[in-house]
Amino acid sequence: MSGFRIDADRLRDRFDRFNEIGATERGGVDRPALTDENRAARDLLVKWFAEAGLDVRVDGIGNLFARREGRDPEADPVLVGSHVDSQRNGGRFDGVIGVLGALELVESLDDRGRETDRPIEVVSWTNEEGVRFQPDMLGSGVFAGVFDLGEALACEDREGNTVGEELERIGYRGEPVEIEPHSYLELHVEQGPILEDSGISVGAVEGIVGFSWLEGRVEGRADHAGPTPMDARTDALVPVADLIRGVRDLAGRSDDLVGTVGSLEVEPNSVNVIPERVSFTVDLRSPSDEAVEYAVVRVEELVERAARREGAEYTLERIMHVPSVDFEAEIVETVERAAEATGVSHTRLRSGAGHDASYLAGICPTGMVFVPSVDGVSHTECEYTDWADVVAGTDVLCQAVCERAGVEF
Ligand code: HGY
Ligand code: MN
Ligand code: MN
Repeated sequence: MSGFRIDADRLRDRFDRFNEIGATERGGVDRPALTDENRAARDLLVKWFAEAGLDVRVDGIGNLFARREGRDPEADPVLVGSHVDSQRNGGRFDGVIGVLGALELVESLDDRGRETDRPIEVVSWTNEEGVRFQPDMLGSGVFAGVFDLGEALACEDREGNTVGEELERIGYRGEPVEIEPHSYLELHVEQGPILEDSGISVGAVEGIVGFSWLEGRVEGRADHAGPTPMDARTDALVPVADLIRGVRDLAGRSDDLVGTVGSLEVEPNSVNVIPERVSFTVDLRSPSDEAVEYAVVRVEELVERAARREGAEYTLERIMHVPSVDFEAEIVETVERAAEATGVSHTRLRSGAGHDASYLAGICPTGMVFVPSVDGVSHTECEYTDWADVVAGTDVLCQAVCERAGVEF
C-alpha cells in the first residue's frame, strides 16, 4: 500500500500513557475542562510538543497551538487537532486520537526528514465537551470569532468558578495567538453506528448537525410527602416529567431530530419531601436548523403549559446554539483521496455529534476523518475503537494534511 504510514507503536504508547491521566476504574477517563486532570493532560502534551521541536503557544482561552515550520513561513498554516477535555467518566478516544494523531503526523514527517510547503499547527481546543462550562466548543468558538473572549472567560461552573479563574489556576491563560488557517482537519471517533454497521474503515465527513442546549428550572413548594393533600401540592418535578416524555415524543415523531434531557437536579432530593426545585437541561439536534428551531419552540410551549397547570414558576433559557454545517466539497474530496491512497474503505457521512470543526468551518475549508466506534457507543467509559482502525484513520488524516500542506507521499 502506498501513502502515509505512521509509527503505530509510538502512537499506541502515547495513547496509553496519555490515558493514564484521569483514568477511571472502569476503563474510561475523567478529565473535564480545566480540572487538575485536564492540567496534567495539557502539561504532558506541552512536554511532547516541545520534545518534537514544535513552537508551543497558549492563547487567551487556553487553546494549545504547536507549530512545525514549512518552506514558506508566510503561508497560512494547515491546522490539525481536536480536544483532550473529556466527559465525566467519558471515553479514552473522544478527542484524544485527533490531538495525538496530529502529533504523530509531525513526528512521522520528521522521521522521514520531509518538509511541507505550508506550516502545520497542531491544536488542542479548550472545553470542547461543555461538561463543567457551557457552551461547549468554547475554545474553538472564541478562535473562530463566534464567542467574545471576555464573555467566554466569564462562563461559570456550578460552583461559581469562572473559566478565566480556572485557566489562571492551572497556568493556561495565555496571550492572543494570530493564526489565519489555510484549512483545518480533525480525526475523531464517529460516536455512532454507521461505519461499524457498514464494515467501512473511514468516514469522510460531509457536515455536522446543528444543535441547541436549553437550561431550565421549575420552582415548586417543598412540603411533607405524607399529610399534604394531592390537590394542595406544587410539585416541581411533575412539569419536568411532562418535559421528559414530551421530548421523547417530539423526537420520536421525526427521523432527523434527536432530543435528550440529560441532566436533572432535584432539591431537596429527599424521599419524603415534595420536590421544591428542579433544574434540567435539554439537548436538541438535527441536520436541519429549522427542525431544531421547531423543537425548541415546542419544548418552550410544553414547559409553559405544564408549569402553569401545576401552578409552578419556571425559567427556561437557550444556553447554546450551533448551526448545522456542510464542509466544503474540496476538503471532503481531499479526505476521500487520502483514504484511496491509504487503501482503506471509506464512505461519506454526517456527524450527529458536535465538534470544534463546526466553528472552524466558518473560517476555513474544514474536514473530518471518522473511524468506527464499537457498537456506536461514546461519551461513556466503554467507548472503544479497534486500534487498527485508529491507525488507518491516522494514516488518512496525515495523508490529507500532507495534500493540504504541500508534500508528496
Ligand atoms: O455535544 C457534543 O456533541 C460534543 O461532544 N460537545
Ligand atoms: Mn469530541
Ligand atoms: Mn464528546
